[in-house]
Amino acid sequence: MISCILKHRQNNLLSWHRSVATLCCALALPLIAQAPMKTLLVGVDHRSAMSLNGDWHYLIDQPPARGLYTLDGKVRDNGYGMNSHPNITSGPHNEEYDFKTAPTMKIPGDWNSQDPTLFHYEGVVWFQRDFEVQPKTGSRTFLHIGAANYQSYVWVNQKRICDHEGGFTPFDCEVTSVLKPGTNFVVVAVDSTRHEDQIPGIGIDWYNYGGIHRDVSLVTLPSSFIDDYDVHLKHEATFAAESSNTLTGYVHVEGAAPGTAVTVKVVEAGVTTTAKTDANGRAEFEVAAKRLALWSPETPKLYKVELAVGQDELTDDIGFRDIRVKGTEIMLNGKGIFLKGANVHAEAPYRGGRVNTDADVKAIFAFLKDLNANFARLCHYPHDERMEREADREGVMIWSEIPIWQRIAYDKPEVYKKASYMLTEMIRRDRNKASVILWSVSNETPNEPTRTKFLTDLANEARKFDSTRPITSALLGPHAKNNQMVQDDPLTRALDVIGQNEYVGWYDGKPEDADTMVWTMPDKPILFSEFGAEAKYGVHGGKADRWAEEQQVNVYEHQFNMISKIPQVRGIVPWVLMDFRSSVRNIPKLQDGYNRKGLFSEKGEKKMAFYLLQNKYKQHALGKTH
Ligand code: GCB
Repeated sequence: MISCILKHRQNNLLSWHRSVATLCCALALPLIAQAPMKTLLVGVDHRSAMSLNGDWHYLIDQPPARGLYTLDGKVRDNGYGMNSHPNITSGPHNEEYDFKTAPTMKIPGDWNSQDPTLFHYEGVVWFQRDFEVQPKTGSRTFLHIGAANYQSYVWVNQKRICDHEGGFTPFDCEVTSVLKPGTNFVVVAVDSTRHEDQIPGIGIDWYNYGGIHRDVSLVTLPSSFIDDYDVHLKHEATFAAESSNTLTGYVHVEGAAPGTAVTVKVVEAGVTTTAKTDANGRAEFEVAAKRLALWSPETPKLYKVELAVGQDELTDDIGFRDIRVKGTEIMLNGKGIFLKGANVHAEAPYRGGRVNTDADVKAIFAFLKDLNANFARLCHYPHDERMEREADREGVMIWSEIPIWQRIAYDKPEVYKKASYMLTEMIRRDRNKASVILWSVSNETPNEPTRTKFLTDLANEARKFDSTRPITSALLGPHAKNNQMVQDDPLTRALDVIGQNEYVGWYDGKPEDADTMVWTMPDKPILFSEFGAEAKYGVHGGKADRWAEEQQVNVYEHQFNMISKIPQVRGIVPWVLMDFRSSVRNIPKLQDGYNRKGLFSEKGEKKMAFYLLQNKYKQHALGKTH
């Protein structure tokens, strides 16, 4: 059962998290076991739910975070999670915290961009809010958290209800048995401390924004309900547009007796079918539709898909299309495509902080559209679901990635388990999005056998879980030997599409070295998934002047020269759409805490390289299908 692969850690498994030793330095942490999560609600943004967004009280639990962790590294069950109040005026003094009088911040929101004293803070912050509810008998209620970075511990009405690890994927905690009529409260402790056995590991080139940075809601469902579904165009051995009208997939119903009837309707496509749940609550279906208008960037058609079982129903907007690799081609609906892309971090344009509003998403898509891009690599972790929704509507193809970035502890089985559930959480949330055409298992990982086995296994898992999409990864290397670049990383064997990152002209050699570089690449579709140079908006100079916009343009021009000679190239993805915050970019006056390889500044100002690319994309001047 799919939900079994997801994680819900039991209280007694938490002792791993911190020992006194790990407070001072990042050491390997003890092995943890992953118990299955009960549920993870798919399509929750298409359900009616009670939003818990808004003002939450917060308290900082400065390292060593004695509010959350005991001396021996266990999570305190009866600490701040109890939301007790100190006897201020009478009675023996009891508590050293009080949420009632604590300041508030906006949830969703990272703490770094909301409280200046927390700008550089990585550690534990506690959040609390009250909410009113009238529980309905015969229903089940879940607290849904879109994402919280990195480790979350959740209490409702003094009961520890769930924990979650991973900063960029959603989770649901069942609260049915702890809710009471009237005022209830929720307390969440979020720990953004980096450790070696996490994903990502300790080193990252982005900002480690902490907190509950995506939507929070309370979702009440009938006792038996749809928690997961997959509705897609049947992925046949070969694609033929004229006969491509079969929809297939499954609906998973939590709490369903075997043989429960599930209805799948797509009225516009003439589809109404009923499937029966099996012993695991899974109802598989396959049904002929009328001739479908297939989703593509030119026609991003979405159909209303209505799912119903017993008392539960859910309507999603889903596009149908075929994506596959054929030789060195990437084929969308049977036609070779060239991806005109940009890398996108989840950094909110203009206001800064993590992307989590409709306005943030609109701003990013306005940049992409202005650029004439048809593709975005959402790096280096799953983004807010709004991004994929907008991509579905706007016809922008998406690369979605889990946060395996460079070095993680590839040798640890428990880290593999984490990678596997993050992958599952990502695929489960977004498998119904037509815009998502590639799952990426990693970025720039060291070419060594332990990592190759780890990522090959992961790629195979992804393929097994979703056999309809190609799998990719962004590779780094090779290094040039007499202008020869031979990409022979054994991980390429496990991939359907190869992402190639390289920084000739910035980290490596001179821009013009690219002109004579000869690449030997596997016979698979290649995306140049990162290349570029830093430039500070408004700094001008000669072609060779670092930080000048002219120099960034020069690097791009030589890159285009090189890339256009490689026959397998099916897309280019410059690094990066917009300047983004990174704690490792500390050159004053130039970087000031930002990675400056953006085509836009963080304020939305266009650098010269933007116009170069905009024009090339408009004229389809950078690559072709064969
Ligand atoms: C890379 C990484 C990316 C960095 C970028 C850079 O290779 O994949 O995360 O931000 O280079 O700017 O150095």
